[in-house]
Amino acid sequence: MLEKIGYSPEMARWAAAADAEVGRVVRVDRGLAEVLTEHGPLRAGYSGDLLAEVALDPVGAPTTGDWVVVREWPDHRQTVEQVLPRNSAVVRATAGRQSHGQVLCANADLVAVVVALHPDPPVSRVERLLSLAWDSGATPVVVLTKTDLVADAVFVAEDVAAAAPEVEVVSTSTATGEGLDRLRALTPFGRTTALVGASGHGKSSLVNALAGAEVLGTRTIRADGRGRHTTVRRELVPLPGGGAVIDTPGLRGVGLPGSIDGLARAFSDITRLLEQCRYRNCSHRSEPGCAVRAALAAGLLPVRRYESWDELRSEAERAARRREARPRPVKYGGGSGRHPGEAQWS
Ligand SMILES: Nc1nc2c(ncn2[C@@H]2O[C@H](COP(=O)(O)OP(=O)(O)O)[C@@H](O)[C@H]2O)c(=O)[nH]1
Ligand SMILES: [Mg+2]
Ligand SMILES: [Zn+2]
Repeated sequence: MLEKIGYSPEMARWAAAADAEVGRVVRVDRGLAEVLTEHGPLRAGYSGDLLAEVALDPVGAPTTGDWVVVREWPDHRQTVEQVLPRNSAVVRATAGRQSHGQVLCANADLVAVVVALHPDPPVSRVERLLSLAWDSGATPVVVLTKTDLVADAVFVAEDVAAAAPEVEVVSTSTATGEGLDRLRALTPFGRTTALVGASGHGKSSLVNALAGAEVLGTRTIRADGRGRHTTVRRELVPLPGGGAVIDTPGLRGVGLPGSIDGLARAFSDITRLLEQCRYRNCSHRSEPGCAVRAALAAGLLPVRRYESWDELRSEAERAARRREARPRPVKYGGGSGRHPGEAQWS
C-alpha cells in the first residue's frame, strides 16, 4: 500500500519502463538504501550507472523520501537503478570546499520547521529555517514545541507568526497533546511531512506521538512471504491510516545554500518593501526614497526582523559567491529534469 505514503500511478510507468520495481527510500546508510516496496522493505546498493551519476553530482544520490527504481538480480542482489525526479528537496549548505549542498530529504509536501519554545526565544531560528523550508519547493509550516514548559506560549506564538508571513504556526506539546491533532491533519493519506530543526527541539517526540507505539525505537517487520524478519530504524515513518513523516537529522548550524528565493519568501514583507525603494540598487542605509528605512522609522518593520534578514542575506550572498567560484556539476541524478529546491545549483 505505497499509496498511503504518496505512490502515484505515473510511477508505475517508470517501473514498467525499467522492468523493475518502484519504492521509497526510508533511510540511507553508508551507500545502502533502505527502500519500502509493495513487497516490504529491502536494502539495496547502487547500480554502476547511478554511482557514476552520483560521482558527477552528489545531490543526485538517493536520500530519505526519494522514490527510486530498484532491481532484483538473479542472484537476489538488489540495486537502486534510478532516482525519480523530485517534487521537493530540503537542501542545506555544506561546509568546506564541496560545490554542492546536502540533501536532507526529498518529496516532502510539507516542511515543518520544528522549534522549541523553551529555553530560547525561537523567532530568529524560525526565520532561518523558514528560508530553507521555502527553498525546498514544499509548503512550510512552523511547529512550536514544548508549550507546556513556558507560561507565555500564546504570546510567543504570536511573535513567531508575525515573523512567518503566509505560514501556519502550530503550537504543540507532546506532554499535554496540544496541537497534535492539527499536525496529524496536516499529514493526510498520501502526503509527507518532513520535520527540520536542531536536535533537542522535539522532532522525534513528535514522530512518536504521531505514529503511536509503532515506531518507538526499532520495529520488526515481516519483509516477505517467507517469514523473514527485518528490524529497521526508520527516518521516513509511515503513519497509521496513511501519510508519512520524515525525521531529519538534527541541524546544528543551518547554512543557507545561497539561494535568495527562499529568503525572499520567508521575508515577503521585506521583499515587498524592496520593490518600493526609489533606487533599484538601494543599500537601505542612507539613500533617499528608501522604503525599508521608512518602514523602520515608522515602526512598521521591527528592527530585529530587518537585522535578521540582513544577516541571512549576507550569508546567502557569500555562499552564492563561493559557489560561483567552483566548478559546476554537469548532470543530475534522476535523469530527467532538475529537482526543485536545487534550482540554485543550475
Ligand atoms: N516538556 C516537554 N518536553 C519535550 C517535549 N517534546 C520533547 N521533549 C523533550 O525534549 C527532549 C528532546 O526531544 P527529542 O524528540 O529527542 O528531540 P529531537 O532531537 O528534535 O528529536 C527529550 O528529552 C524530550 O522528552 C514537549 O512537548 N514537552
Ligand atoms: Mg531526534
Ligand atoms: Zn532601500
